[in-house]
Amino acid sequence: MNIYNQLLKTIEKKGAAYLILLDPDKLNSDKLEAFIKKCNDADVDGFLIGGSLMLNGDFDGFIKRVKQSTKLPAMIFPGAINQVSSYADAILFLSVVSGRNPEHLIGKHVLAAPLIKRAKLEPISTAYILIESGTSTTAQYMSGSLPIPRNKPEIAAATALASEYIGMKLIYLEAGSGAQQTVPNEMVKAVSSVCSVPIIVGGGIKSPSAAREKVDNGAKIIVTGNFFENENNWGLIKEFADAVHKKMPVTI
Ligand code: 1GP
Repeated sequence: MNIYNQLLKTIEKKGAAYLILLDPDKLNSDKLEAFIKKCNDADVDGFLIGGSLMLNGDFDGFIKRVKQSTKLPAMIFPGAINQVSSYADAILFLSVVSGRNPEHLIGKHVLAAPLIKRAKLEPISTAYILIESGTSTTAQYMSGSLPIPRNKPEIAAATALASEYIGMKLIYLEAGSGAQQTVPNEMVKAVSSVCSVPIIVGGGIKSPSAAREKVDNGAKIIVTGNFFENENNWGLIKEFADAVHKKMPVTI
């Protein structure tokens, strides 16, 4: 079964899926395997791998280490076209549809497509929708585009619907890594009420209750990254997964 269908199956079975973002530049490299093991044991549903810059260099080596430590899907979440690796299971083929920068709508994709084909990676077309979240985020800066104002859920909904009509298989509502404010619940609700493809929500989610709120408003995939870059938080991975899977009342 391909990775996209595997994700759909997880959503069908558990109500929503929980993915953890691994940024090779930010995660303490010596502790990667230990962190992955914690995720395996906590009922996490998969990993996104990528970063804005890749200062670290060895992208292939990083993904190999992830794959050696887990049976969960490892999907590339590319910050740039040099983040293509045949060691991953799939790649989110992201178009920044909230912006009007042609390079991030189609330009980079033309360059990346042959690399993805050669690497035999499964591309999962994803509408990447940046949402204003307090301050300017790396994703906004790097894509040279304006985010959708957070008090305009109807623009997000129309953008997501247009993306679905174009044929996007996932809609990613992104507040940005380390965002001050998460994507507003009202916006998640507005988007999920018009779209039939899964909605991913990420950026600034720092508590199981925040993750649960997004699911309650229609998110089908939750992503966290930053929060677990601090090892002191690792004890909470299961609480996040349970919150996303709606396994128990959320207290924090
Ligand atoms: C960023 O949505 C992801 O692209 C995750 O954001 O790092 O803030 O959890 P955080």
